[in-house]
Amino acid sequence: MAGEPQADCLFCKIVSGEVPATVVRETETTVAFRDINPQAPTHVLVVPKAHYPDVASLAAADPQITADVLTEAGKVAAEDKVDETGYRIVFNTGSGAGQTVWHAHAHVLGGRGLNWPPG
Ligand code: IU
Repeated sequence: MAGEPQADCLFCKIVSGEVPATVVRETETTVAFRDINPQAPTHVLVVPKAHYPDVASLAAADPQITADVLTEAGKVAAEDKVDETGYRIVFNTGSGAGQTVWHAHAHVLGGRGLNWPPG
């Protein structure tokens, strides 16, 4: 069923605590943890606890949880103080865009200059 945990999903295992992660924030609907391979001084992933393969399917199924993910991304940025200099929220969607984990997640990147257009 849509949103149910998937046995083979790494981020579902982080949500359940089966796989350890450096969790920085948690709400009823979301978990935020530091990326294992950080691309910036702040690189945190915010995931919905419910399993959806990408942000588009999450948004179609549950606009409130989508908003919760974005709200948490802003709070992560504020707690790491990268809101003072600017930060980026990225949802890689599809393999051509670099998505490698098929559980919706926002990357929160900051703490260094970020180029535009992105690579
Ligand atoms: P992507 O947008 O699907 O490519 O992002 C997946 C991210 O998950 C990527 O930045 C990885 O470094 C990160 N990650 C992680 O934090 N912990 C893990 O065990 C694995 C991937 I595998």
